[in-house]
Amino acid sequence: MDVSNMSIRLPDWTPLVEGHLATGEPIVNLAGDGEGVYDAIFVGGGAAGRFGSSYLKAMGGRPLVIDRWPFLGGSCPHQACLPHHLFSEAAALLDRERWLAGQLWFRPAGEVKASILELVELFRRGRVAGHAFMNWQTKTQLGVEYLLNTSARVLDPHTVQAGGRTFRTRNVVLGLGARQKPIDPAECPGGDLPGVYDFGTLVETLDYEPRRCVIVGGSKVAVEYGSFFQAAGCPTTIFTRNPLLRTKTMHHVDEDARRYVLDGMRKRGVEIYEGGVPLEIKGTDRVEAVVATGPDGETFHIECDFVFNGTGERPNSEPAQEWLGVEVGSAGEVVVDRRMRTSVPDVYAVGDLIGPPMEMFKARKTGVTAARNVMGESAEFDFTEYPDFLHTTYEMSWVGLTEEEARAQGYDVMVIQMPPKGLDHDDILLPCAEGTMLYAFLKPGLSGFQKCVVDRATRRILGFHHVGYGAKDAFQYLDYLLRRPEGITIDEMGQLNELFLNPEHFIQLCRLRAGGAELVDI
Ligand code: COM
Repeated sequence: MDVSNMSIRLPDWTPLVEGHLATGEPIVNLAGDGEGVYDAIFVGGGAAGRFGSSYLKAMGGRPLVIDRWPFLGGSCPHQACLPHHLFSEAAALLDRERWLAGQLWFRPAGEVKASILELVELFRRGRVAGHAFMNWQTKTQLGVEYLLNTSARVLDPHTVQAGGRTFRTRNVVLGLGARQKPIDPAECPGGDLPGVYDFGTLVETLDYEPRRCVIVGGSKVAVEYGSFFQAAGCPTTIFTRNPLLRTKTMHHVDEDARRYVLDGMRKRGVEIYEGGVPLEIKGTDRVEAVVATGPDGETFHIECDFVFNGTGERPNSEPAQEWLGVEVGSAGEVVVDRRMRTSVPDVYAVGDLIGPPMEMFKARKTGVTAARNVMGESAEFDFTEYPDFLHTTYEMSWVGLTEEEARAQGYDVMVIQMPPKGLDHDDILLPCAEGTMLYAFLKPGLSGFQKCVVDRATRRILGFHHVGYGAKDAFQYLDYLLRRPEGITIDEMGQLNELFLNPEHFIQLCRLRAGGAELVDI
């Protein structure tokens, strides 16, 4: 369908995208029929391609975005971030209902039930409205040309074919994304049985109500989806070779915060075997059991009707190598410099394709960085340090150094922590804040955890860590304050204006200590 000269209202995009998901017909939105030379063709219209092309257009350039799906935004609104946020919000609400069952207005224990399938179907029905918005915005508000629902083929850095046409460009920006790693059949046969899902196939094909889940792997996704399945009432077991929340991409997770989260998951019924090795997934028409060894060599045979692959993702770098011979690293990532330039002149790579962290902020900003360089700036983006978060039934957010890292680096560390070290959490209703007020009064031990790591010598804050609700947003700004060349001191933090009990309590806790010349833990 050629929409180039059509003015499509936002609500009309929803059925249009839906129809194209079924037909495979390209959606064409070109100026001048795609003639002339583009400044950049973005191959992949996910977060990186969408933001990169929009930024380039805003700078006065001419971008074209091509994507194999009939919408812009990529896996994020279709299979990844959006469903995980929806499911995590459901998990937090369910969790509260279970813990507080029978108290106040909460329903009695046993009446709290949720259907994973129903939530998946809710997402499946609703997601196209988000896709529609991105197509509408990109065409109508941002004026970016695109070709959707069709695969591209890059002939050379200045020539791209797609939808039966050939386009000319000064540069190519590759944003081919990543895919779930399969469960290695040599290590654990049965990973291809019906009933084995990952975050993508879950939202695409789940068609029954899971009753018992085993998760293979210990990625962020394993923790997030495991917490959701358990909260929905589907007992879940995780087998992970490596400790949870300790993978390379989970940089800067404080050990106390980690322990609070893992203890919390166990308290909620999730069985976690760190050092556990899945040996086989058994079943005929659908999975029936997982056989695994535990950390002490014991053998488990867990009957289940649902297996979730949480082993992590791998960049889709094969086409990039085949088309252009770009350099690829050992984990399959396309190698780029800080300007997102690959080893091939005029070819950039962005987003998940260049490896971890496979996070939305990095995708969007690498796209923008490529765009700025294409347009003649010397823009660099270093994403070795960044704020991060994940969902358990809580939100866990962190930025900067952990207490252990700060000590190992030789800092004279002062710690601000809630609940304070050495106190029994059940004896103290703090931290009571955003989303944990009811817990604070009814189940204090569930009210969250936070820590701020300070360098005594300079009074500068080195790291923030939080488990609870509502603080994730603050971490975007804490990251900025922390990483300015001058950083932020405990004194400056204590001068900020807090809105009641700010969820992470850092402002008021810093203020309680800031008056002292000698900084003492609190
Ligand atoms: C987010 C997708 S769901 S994008 O980054 O806005 O394109």
